[in-house]
Amino acid sequence: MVKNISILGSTGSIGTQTLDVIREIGGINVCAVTANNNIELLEKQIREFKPDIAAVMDCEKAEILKERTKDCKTDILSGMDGIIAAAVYDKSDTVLTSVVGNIGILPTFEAIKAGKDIALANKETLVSAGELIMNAVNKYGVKIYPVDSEHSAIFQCLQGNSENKIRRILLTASGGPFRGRNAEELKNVKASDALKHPNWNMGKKVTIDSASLMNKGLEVIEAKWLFGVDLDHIQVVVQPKSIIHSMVEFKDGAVMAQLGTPDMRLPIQYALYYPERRYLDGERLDFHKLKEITFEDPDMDTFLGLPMAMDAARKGGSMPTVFNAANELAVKKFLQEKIGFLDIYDIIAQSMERHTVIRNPELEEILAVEDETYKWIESRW
Ligand code: MN3
Repeated sequence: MVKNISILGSTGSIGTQTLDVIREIGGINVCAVTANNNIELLEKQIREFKPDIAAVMDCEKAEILKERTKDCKTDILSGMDGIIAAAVYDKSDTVLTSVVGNIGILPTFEAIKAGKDIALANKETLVSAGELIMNAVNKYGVKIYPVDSEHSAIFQCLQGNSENKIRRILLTASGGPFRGRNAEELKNVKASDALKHPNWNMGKKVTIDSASLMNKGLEVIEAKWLFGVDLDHIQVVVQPKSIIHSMVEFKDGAVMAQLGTPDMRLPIQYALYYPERRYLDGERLDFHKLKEITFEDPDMDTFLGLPMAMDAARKGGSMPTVFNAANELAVKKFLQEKIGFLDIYDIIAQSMERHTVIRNPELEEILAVEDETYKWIESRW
């Protein structure tokens, strides 16, 4: 049976790799694609995959694209309404959410309400609105297939085992490009230094998040919601070569791990074709060359992303929303070289400090808290 899919963020790192996987394996019809503003690439994708809908967040760019694709049957839509139309499109049964940041919340929420299964590559949605999203997932009876490599690994380890047999989730981390450095050495690092990730080839935001260990913090919260495990039962383990993608310790003491070369196409393939495993071309693990896999504890005194995420998650309610929104804007400012690397932590800590938690926030409250957090940060940095 051919699956129909909408890809939100088809021109980004995960989006393009998803199209690579579909091109290689086949059996999936891409019926909607969306982009922020990269219409050059989106046009190529329209001509190759012939989706029914293509939406561009930037309205002016959407107009240009419409002109350029006059000869195609694809409907060109624009703005958040266009992205949501792609997310709830009748024909699709699965929505891959590979947009970056909390812009993913609204379309993901609408897709769930429309009964679509979600291939989740947008972790910020679960961090910012985890309770709301998981309640909707249960209410509308849809499934979430994790695309994030760690969560895909956990999901793979859980096959044949129910979540109530989990004792601990062992979430692995590479430690990022600044592993081993102290705060003094991090003061003057630039975005270009952070963008040299040792193992994974990723988008800019997740690469900076990986350098600050904010990414691992976001992933702890993502794991908590996806697998229903409380924070005391999630341990972060640094495994610098990213060979083990994560592990699950069960109640009887058995530990299951998923290993592989660091290649995002594998978790993408698993989420798209689950429960099947399709042939994927690519490098395989060679244990003759590998020899050893080493482990370390994360440096939580230097890289505050992790302890701050734990703190935000424990406070709960709207606090993770503030944590996520503050990080998002701080990363943007760091990429623009308006602030230093350690200011990212400062901005998040101060934003959380001044926030009064709202319990069980509704969607409108979450969006308002984000907005308010942005405005406060903009007025100070
Ligand atoms: Mn990850």
